[in-house]
Amino acid sequence: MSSRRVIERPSRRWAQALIVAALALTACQPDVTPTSAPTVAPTTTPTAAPATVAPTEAATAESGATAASTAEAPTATAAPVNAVEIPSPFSDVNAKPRVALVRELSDGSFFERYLAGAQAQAEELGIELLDSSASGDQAKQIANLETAIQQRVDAIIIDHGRADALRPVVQQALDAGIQVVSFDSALNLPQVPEIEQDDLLIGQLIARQLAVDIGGAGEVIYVNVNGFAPLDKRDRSWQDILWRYPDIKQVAQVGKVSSSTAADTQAQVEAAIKANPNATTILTTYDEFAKGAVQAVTQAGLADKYRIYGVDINTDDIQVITAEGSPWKATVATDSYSVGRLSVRAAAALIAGEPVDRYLLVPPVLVTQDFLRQNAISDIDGLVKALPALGESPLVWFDWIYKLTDQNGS
Ligand code: SR1
Repeated sequence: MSSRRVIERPSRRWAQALIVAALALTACQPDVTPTSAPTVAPTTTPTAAPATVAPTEAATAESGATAASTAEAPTATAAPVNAVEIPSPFSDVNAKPRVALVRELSDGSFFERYLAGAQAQAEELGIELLDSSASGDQAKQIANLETAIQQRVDAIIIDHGRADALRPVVQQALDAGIQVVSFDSALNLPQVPEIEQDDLLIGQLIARQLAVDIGGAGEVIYVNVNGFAPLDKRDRSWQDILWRYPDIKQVAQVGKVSSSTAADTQAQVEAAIKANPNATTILTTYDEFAKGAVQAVTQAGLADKYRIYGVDINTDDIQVITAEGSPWKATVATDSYSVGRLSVRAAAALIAGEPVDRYLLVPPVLVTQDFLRQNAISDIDGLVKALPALGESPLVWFDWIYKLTDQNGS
């Protein structure tokens, strides 16, 4: 995992500058009626995203990198920092709010980096973060959730996990007055905001890239495991691409999520490539799957023959993608560090009684091998610099969150 880093956040000053710019632009437009002026609401914070690139257009056509984000207009004027009141649950340093992070999975760089982001944001907000991981064991995740309820924490972040099994226990937490937010678990409870990386879009972007690269025809080995909310959503988009390009044939589906996902998947991909000698493409829906597929193809001496497509990005992925002769051609990702930070901010906002949208979608970005090589990007920090859309999420910011983050951030 790469070392902890400070992510550029949407600063209050920067957001205020955007508000001024938006007002100036509005003033320049003769047809704009007074009702279309930017809304100013004292209780919400500016939520401007750094990139304004439509999902279907390349951010930098030469680079092959597509930012799938759209900016949200700033909606408020930030109060002067000194006038910002810190909500009572966050105002006593001797009585920190407690947030339980109840994780299904924790192995691999995606989850390590997510945790690092969550811990950093928790520290900045003065939150005690109680982390647990079930290492893929559903009963253990439920037991960890029950423990959090018994501990009477202020909020719980459900990180992955089977919705049907978790829902009744999450309801117990809600009934006990505990705030709940989820990441990558489609709980479908109106009181529980759901954070995700816009997985339908992830699936569409990576599968579409594959389809176009192979000219809409060819045999594909598919690496995906059903039953994980993000993977199920990505699979939906793959099914759409198969429908759209009928000459693309999925000839096998393999993959395993375990404590050694890459190695276990590698063994399965080795068998699949032997059984399907005409296949030349592998679609994977998780970076641990992609790493396993790259190993399988490389060890079989077939790196030149295959194109591999994946999801997620981190320094170790960038090194695999950019290695000489690597078959991994493209990935679609957010930065899980930002997603971890967002998860804690959402929990904090709920504790403070702030309104939080039910669906919090972090827009993913397509990153190609060519783009990484052409820009000599060797780690995640360099990538975030090159593609600011991967930086701090503009979601769930309030004046007091800015204030605490500014005060306590490194
Ligand atoms: C087994 S689920 C793995 C996925 O969870 C997160 O959504 C990451 O993007 C990863 O691909």
